[in-house]
Amino acid sequence: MATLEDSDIQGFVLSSYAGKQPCANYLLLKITDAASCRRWLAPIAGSITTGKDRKIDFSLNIAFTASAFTALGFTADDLQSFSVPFQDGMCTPVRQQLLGDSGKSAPANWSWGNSGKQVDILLLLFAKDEEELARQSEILQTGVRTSGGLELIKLLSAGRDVNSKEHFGFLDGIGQPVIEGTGRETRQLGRTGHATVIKAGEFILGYENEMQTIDPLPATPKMPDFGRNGTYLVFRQLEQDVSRFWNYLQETTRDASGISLLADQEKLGAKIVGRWSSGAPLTLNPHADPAAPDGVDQHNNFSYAGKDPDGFGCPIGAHVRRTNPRDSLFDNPAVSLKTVNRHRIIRRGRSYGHKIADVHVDDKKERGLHFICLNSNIERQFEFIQQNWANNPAFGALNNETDPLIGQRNDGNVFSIQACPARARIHDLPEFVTTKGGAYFFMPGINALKQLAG
Ligand code: N7H
Repeated sequence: MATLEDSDIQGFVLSSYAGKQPCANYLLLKITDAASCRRWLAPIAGSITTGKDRKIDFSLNIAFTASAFTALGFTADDLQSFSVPFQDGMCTPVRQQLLGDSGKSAPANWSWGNSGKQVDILLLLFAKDEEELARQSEILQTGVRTSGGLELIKLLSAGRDVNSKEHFGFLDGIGQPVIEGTGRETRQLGRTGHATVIKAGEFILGYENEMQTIDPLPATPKMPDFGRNGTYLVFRQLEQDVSRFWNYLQETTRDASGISLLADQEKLGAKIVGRWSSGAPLTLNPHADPAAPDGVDQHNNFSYAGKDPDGFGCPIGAHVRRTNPRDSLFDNPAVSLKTVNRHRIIRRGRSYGHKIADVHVDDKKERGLHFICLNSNIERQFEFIQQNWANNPAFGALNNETDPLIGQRNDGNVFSIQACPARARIHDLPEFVTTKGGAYFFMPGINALKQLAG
């Protein structure tokens, strides 16, 4: 097993900081002058939080789009050493199609990341409370204003206190892989007897991956090791229509006399997600949300093939089963798990916007998820999940269904809830999630960052 060079890896790769630093700001910047930007970058590079640091008050990380590297002097040949989706960006017609960014979600309607509002640099700032966040943001923004080489395109905020749930009402961030070599595999195994350990090379460049290879490093003639300890960061601003989600659950669960019980709405919501609101997996708790959940680690200790092969607990097309089918993709569970583990991502998203007061009443305010994920190979990991699993109408031998939570809708989209003696099918699923912005970034290692600034 490779030893991780954690002092050269940005801290965000190894930690979400969510426990100690629940408040976050994301600063989206454009480079207006390369030389001034480099001067600004030099001290920033020295203050980036590394995987070895254990900061209490705040953490700072940084990532770049392909256009940033071009602005900073990379040639077209240099850029070819990066992954194709990163070179292309998120808005090309091909990527729009495979990500399902059409209709309201089309890049033309985005508030950032599209051709008019292109972004070069992403600064990720995390703080222990709102005051510290405001203080550190002000320092960063003053630096940007006075740099002479940068413009602030947008400031996105996210805040989620640790006990709260995401906007649809579910506990999130449970189904995460454990990176081999972080030490967490033994800690988690000790606590729960289970850990989904994935090779470091799936998430950090320069290490062996699940294909038993090491991905080629992005490089330039002057910086042959540029990609080492770096990773690709996918950012999608996903707006959630909470009242539409809950009103759909209400309408769909009305009985013959027109009454819809909250318990039935919650159960249908759980079938759509694949977990109860507490995070407990439906596969282990098919009938009701256990009153006292066992804790997040326990919630991840399950697979589908043995306990729930037909989807009677967690439907085949539920969000969590599509985005991580575990051992249920093929007839052979071991082969399935091996294959699925080549398509994993580390999710680092946080909710934005205020909680809705009444889930059934549209208050016309924007809220959602700043979806962020990390992976070494955007095509094989993030894009594969989105295209081949979430947006695939024939996933798991289903017909005309896409992910009921995040999937792109086709005409007359349905969602099947497998049951014995007969499955139920709900019809005309509306879109609950709209893409509002996004970009593919590269998050370099600390040494690479210093070379870039130099
Ligand atoms: Fe999803 N949600 O809050 O309702 N997601 N997700 N996701 N998601 C998961 O297991 C949600 C999105 C994955 O390992 C849970 O941590 C929402 C995208 C993966 O078993 C909940 C949005 C992609 C998993 C949500 C959204 C994914 C997962 C259950 C958009 C990738 C882990 C909690 C607004 C393309 C599956 C948990 C596993 C779980 C929600 C988006 C992927 C509650 C609201 C775009 C891999």
